[in-house]
Amino acid sequence: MKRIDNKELDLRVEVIAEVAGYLWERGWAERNGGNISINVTELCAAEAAALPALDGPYVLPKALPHIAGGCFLVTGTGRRMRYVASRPLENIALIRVAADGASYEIVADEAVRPTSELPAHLSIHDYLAGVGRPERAVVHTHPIELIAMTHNPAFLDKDVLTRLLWSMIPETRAFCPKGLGIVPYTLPGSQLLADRTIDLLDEYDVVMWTKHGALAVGTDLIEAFDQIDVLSKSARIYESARSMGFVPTGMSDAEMQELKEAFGL
Ligand code: 2HA
Ligand code: ZN
Repeated sequence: MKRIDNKELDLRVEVIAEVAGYLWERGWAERNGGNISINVTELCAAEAAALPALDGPYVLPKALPHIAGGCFLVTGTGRRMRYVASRPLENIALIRVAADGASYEIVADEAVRPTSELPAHLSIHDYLAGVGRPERAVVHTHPIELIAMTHNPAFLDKDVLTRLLWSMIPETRAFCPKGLGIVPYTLPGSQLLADRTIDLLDEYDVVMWTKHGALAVGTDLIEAFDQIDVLSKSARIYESARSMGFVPTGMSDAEMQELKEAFGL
């Protein structure tokens, strides 16, 4: 970044641009759909603390004590993923959370206001930091087939969708062993959506926001993206079979059990 000379931080910006490109290419990022954040506190908290703010402070909907003093790369509100991919520094902000965890300021590179889903992103980072989990990246996106499946009430009961998606191809269970948790439809950008997502983060790899999108966390952003990508592949296999005119058999319970034992899932 221009305001902070830090190679590690630049690498995180590069990976945001890379993943933003994937989201756009997959058709998951219409207009400004989706958002990304990375906790970069360990990389640049001291440098970020020394910078004069470009904008803010903005009060957070709820104080976040575990990320007080932390800093985060976040995609900008209203910003298009295709331009995050091609011109990341103009479409990403580095924000710094105040020492009391109650507000944030924008510190680099430009005064880009963070994503409308900031309550979810920061609350999730706060939760992960509070319980000592290693994940630093959060991605939210709009995967077509997975969202379509949440429009069917039959798929919304606990773990029905997870089992169906696991049964489409062995890799899905292997790479997404905890599956998909489902949040009922909730207002985008709300603290309630953040809280309902956090409630499912221990139990599942990916959280689905009904009739809206998917959210995943990862130790790095590629890992978070891959989890949604793997589930999406299963959803596409299901859709493909249905559009060929049949209901896919799916792997049997015995085949899934064999996989579970073989890979220690
Ligand atoms: O950033 O995807 O959920 C736009 C959205 C809101
Ligand atoms: Zn969204």
